[in-house]
Formats: sequence, C-alpha cells, structure tokens
Amino acid sequence: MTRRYEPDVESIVSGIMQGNRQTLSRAITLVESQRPEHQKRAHEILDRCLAKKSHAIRIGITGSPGAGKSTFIEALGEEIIQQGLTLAVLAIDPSSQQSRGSILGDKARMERLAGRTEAYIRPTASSGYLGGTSPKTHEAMVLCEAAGYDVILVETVGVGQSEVMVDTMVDFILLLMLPGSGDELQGIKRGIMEIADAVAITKTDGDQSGIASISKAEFEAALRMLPAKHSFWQPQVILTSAISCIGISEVWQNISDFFVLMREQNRLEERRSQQIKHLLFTVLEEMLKKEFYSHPEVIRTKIEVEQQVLSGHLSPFSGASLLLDAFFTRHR
Ligand SMILES: Nc1nc2c(ncn2[C@@H]2O[C@H](COP(=O)(O)OP(=O)(O)O)[C@@H](O)[C@H]2O)c(=O)[nH]1
Ligand SMILES: [Mg+2]
Repeated sequence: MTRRYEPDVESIVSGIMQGNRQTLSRAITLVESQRPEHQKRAHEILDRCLAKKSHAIRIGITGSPGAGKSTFIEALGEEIIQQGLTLAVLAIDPSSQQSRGSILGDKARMERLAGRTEAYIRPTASSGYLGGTSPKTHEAMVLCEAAGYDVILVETVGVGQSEVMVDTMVDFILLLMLPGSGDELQGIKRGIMEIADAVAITKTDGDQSGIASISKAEFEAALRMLPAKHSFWQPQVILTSAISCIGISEVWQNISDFFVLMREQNRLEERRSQQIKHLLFTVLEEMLKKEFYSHPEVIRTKIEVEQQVLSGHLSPFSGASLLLDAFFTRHR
C-alpha cells in the first residue's frame, strides 16, 4: 500500500505565506480534523502563522437562514475587490450537517466570487456548534490572515448563543434582516441586535421597498434603546439589495469608517488581545473536557456514580467530586 504524501509543517507554512490556496485549504482541513496527529501538526502550523503580523480586518455576517447572507457576501466581495483588496470567506452553514447540498448551494451562489483570484472561499461544515462558529473558525481565520488576505468575512447563522462566539472573534458584526422582520425584535433577535455594529435590511428590491423603509425605522428605534457596544459608534441601518446592488457600497463605507475610528483610538489591538485571551481559555476548557471524559478511570466510575445520583444515594455535587477524584488518581 502506498502512503499518501503528507507535506511537513515547514512546507505547509511557507505555502500558506506564499498565498498558495491549495496549501491553505489543506491546513484548514488539518485544523478542523479531530485526529490527534493532525491536531499536533495544526498547532505547529498555527504557532508559526500567528507569529506573522497581519493587518487583516475581520467581519462577521450574521442572520437567519434565507436572509440573503451568501448572496450579500458575493456582492460585498465584488465591492471589496473593486477597492483593490483581497478577501477570504469562511462560509459556515449549520444545515450542512444534514446534507452537503446546502454547502454546494452556497458555493454555487458565490460562483462569481469563487472565480476571482482576489477571493478565497471556504465552505465549512459546522462541527456541532450553534450557528457554526467554533474555536476552529478562529484558527481558520489566523491561517487566512497568514496567507495575506486583507478582509476576512465569516458567514454565520444567527441563533442566539452563537453570536457571543462570533463576537469574540471578529471586529465588526453586520446583521442581515429581511424586510418586515421587525417583529422578531421582541424575541431571540434582541441578543443579536446588541452585538450588531450595523444592520443591513436585505432584498429591498421589487415590491419590498415600502415594507423596507418601515423596517428601517423599527430597527433604528430598537437600536437606540440598546446599550452602546462601542462608545464611539452608533450602528446604522442600511437598505440593501444584493441582486440590484443597492446599498452595498454604503455598507462597505460604513465598515471602513468603523475601522478608521478603531485604528485611530488603538482599539483594534486591544480587542484582538481580548479575543486571543478568550480563545486561550475556550480552547483550554475544551481540551480539559476531552481529557476528562476520555480518562479510563472516569469512564469506569461514571456509570456507577450516575446510578447513585439517580437513585438518590449521592448528591450531584458529591457525584461530581467523585468523578474529579477519579480523574486525578492517575495524575497524583
Ligand atoms: N430579490 C432578492 N432576492 C435575494 C437577494 N439576496 C438573496 N436573495 C435570494 O434569497 C434566497 C436566499 O439567499 P442566500 O444568500 O442563500 O441566503 P442565506 O441563507 O442567508 O445565505 C436565494 O434564493 C436568493 O436568490 C436580493 O437582494 N434580492
Ligand atoms: Mg448562506
């Protein structure tokens, strides 16, 4: 049997830094892999890539399925390229867990962008995380930045909790909302509004334009009620249509204005430091959890403790302590 050729860390890192897309894709696959030998190499690659200073800006594009995120990214991508910049898109689609269809659909939707040398598109299956963003997204972003892309766009589905995760890895969050979705503001969407740096109302073409301006007023009113995310920034509501190319350059201008202010006040670096610290502990917690549940002594004790807790012979607190003891036995 012939072994598949596995390039070493050195050549992967230099491939990424030279902007080789195939190598970049390969490295992202390594980062996403659960296999310990892949993880080890991925970490070595990440260490090397992090050492390279990047000037990239990170933008999260969030909204419900069907809000028009992929189509919008295609239009925004064209605008970004026109400005003489390059971009990487991490398209995360939670529905892709059930079928690969939606991923292929997304790729087809971003066909024009996918054909451009200035753009790199990476559709990613979510690995069981709400909304699809995970620490792996952060790691994939680091790799894209080492490859020299100026703008990183992360597409995520807005489902409550996942926004918090996205907020810890991007600089700017653009929330996409359909015209007439103002009533959603009462429920789950409120949390998303709180972390949005701008709201784009999508698909304001055809007979949607009337409803769209009502929605705009509703969103503006809602945003005014929320606590400020940044003292220097008031989120705007922008009417857009990716298909008729309405408001796209306005959105980009708004994003650019934000980054000018961020840089002027040295806030970008400060935010990045907070994000990297957050990542450290998120990853640490994941590693601990994995270590814990795969520890032979924990596996052995778990069922018994569980039964004792269920039968009322042991409180959940004492049960948890017992499991921790089991975990530490071999380490002591
Ligand atoms: N009329 C109109 N339809 C749009 C626009 N943008 C997206 N769509 C359509 O809305 C549907 C969902 O778009 P998609 O970009 O896949 O949404 P996503 O699930 O948020 O990524 C597709 O059928 C698109 O063709 C737009 O600006 N105007
Ligand atoms: Mg999509």
